[in-house]
Amino acid sequence: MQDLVQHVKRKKKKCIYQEYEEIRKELPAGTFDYSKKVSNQIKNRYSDVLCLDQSRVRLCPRRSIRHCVTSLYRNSKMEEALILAVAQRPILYNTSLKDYKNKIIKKAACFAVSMETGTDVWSTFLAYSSQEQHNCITNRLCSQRHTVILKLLFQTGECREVSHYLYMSWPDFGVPKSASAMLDFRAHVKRRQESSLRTLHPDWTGSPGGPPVVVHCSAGIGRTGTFCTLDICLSRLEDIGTVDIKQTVRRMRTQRAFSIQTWDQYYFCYKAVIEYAQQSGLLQPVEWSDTELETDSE
Ligand code: PTR
Ligand code: PTR
Repeated sequence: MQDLVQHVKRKKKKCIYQEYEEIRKELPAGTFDYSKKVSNQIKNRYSDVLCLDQSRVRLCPRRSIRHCVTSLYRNSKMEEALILAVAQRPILYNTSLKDYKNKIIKKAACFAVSMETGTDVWSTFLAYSSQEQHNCITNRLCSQRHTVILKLLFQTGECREVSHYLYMSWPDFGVPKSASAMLDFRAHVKRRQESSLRTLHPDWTGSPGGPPVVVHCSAGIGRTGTFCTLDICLSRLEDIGTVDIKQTVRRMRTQRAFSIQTWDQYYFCYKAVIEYAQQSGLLQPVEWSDTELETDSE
């Protein structure tokens, strides 16, 4: 933990800004040929946010030409258990929604969805399900200030419960108003993921850590990238006691190009990691305060 304190103490706001600028200038670590195929272009929500060929999710292994809206994030041990599927919000009423439901949602433990109120992909998804008579039962479990938790039960083939965590007050290109609300939100998602491990079917043949969490927003880079960076950093902090935000973002960008879209989002990751370290007693409040970040380095 001392590493984090030292690392962060050396970094003032300006240094963090420069750090992000360096990351932003790096070219994408791969090609986007599949996303650019004429047959796949209709599935791209944004023509300037495409999936890297090397990390895209293959919907149909035998016909791998099919493009998908998601990229996979694997942890350093390459364990599928900790894959975060960094997904773009599917294009509504488009074939990508069907792909999304069939291949992504059914495989996932839960959602951490970061998008603002009003663009409720879920209601559209439900309309689609009932249209197709997929027998998808939903149950709105609870609504909190920032979060809506829904449960889904698929009755086609398997009965599966999916919890959907919707973080509502986070506009695109912005940051959450408070780091602690975001940390609470992540804690909810983690608990759900852990409990889903306990309820997995004994014949589960997937990753030992259980199904991956699908994280998505509109383009799957800004809010999603921020959430995933935080989750990865906090998990490392819990496991080995150190974090390296810069390397985490650089590594994520090799699998989901352009992750973390603004400097504010990058800076927010620092603030939230520090807040988490303080909350969990790893960092004494006296060792760090946000005002320190405000000061430029000499
Ligand atoms: N990019 C914004 C967001 O989703 O957060 C704004 C946006 C809102 C973009 C709605 C597209 C929207 O429409 P639709 O979901 O129908 O594509
Ligand atoms: N063409 C859009 C733009 O850059 O304006 C693509 C885009 C949209 C990029 C939303 C990021 C966005 O934010 P988020 O990844 O948080 O949905």
